[in-house]
Amino acid sequence: MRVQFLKSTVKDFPPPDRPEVVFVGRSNVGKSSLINMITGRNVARVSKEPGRTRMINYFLLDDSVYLVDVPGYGFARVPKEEQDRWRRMMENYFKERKDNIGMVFLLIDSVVGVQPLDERMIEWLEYLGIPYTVVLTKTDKAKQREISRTLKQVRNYVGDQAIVMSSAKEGKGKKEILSRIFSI
Ligand SMILES: Nc1nc2c(ncn2[C@@H]2O[C@H](COP(=O)(O)OP(=O)(O)O)[C@@H](O)[C@H]2O)c(=O)[nH]1
Ligand SMILES: [Mg+2]
Repeated sequence: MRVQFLKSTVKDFPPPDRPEVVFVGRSNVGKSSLINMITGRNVARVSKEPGRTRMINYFLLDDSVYLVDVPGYGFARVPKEEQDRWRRMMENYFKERKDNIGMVFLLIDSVVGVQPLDERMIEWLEYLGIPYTVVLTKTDKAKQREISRTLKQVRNYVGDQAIVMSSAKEGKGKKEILSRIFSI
């Protein structure tokens, strides 16, 4: 599998000549780690400090699909102007790229569970009619009862749609995510 970093941008997106797959979720949920895990390369920047990615990052996978790493939401210490900037950037991104997005992977930390902003993101995606798959992250550090609780919360929204369990640390969920990407 070949993966290359293409560009960091706010609104100057690549031509919609290949479908794109987006990874969204709260800051620190594990978006960049998951991209690195599924591609087997250290292409996306992983940060110990939440709220670090401020741009939309495009990667090209096997010359056939764009992988998109977007800034996370919900980091409490981010000032209001920054939150507004995030909202404007993401609204513009989804509006512009809606028809080119083949799948959104919505990441939920299995330890933290579903938060109000995750619910808003789900409602937003449903409103826009963009297909999404929920991925529970960091299962390696979650207790079984935390995983069960988070699964139950997610089920309220997605019904019987598949929910992917993942751990970037253990390589869990890689096959399932890749097969979803390559079947869009
Ligand atoms: N234990 C564990 N830690 C993880 C996992 N995925 C990410 N992390 C850690 O969570 C923090 C945030 O990860 P990052 O990928 O930068 O999250 P992002 O802000 O959503 O892009 C980092 O300290 C990672 O090492 C995982 O599967 N298991
Ligand atoms: Mg990141």
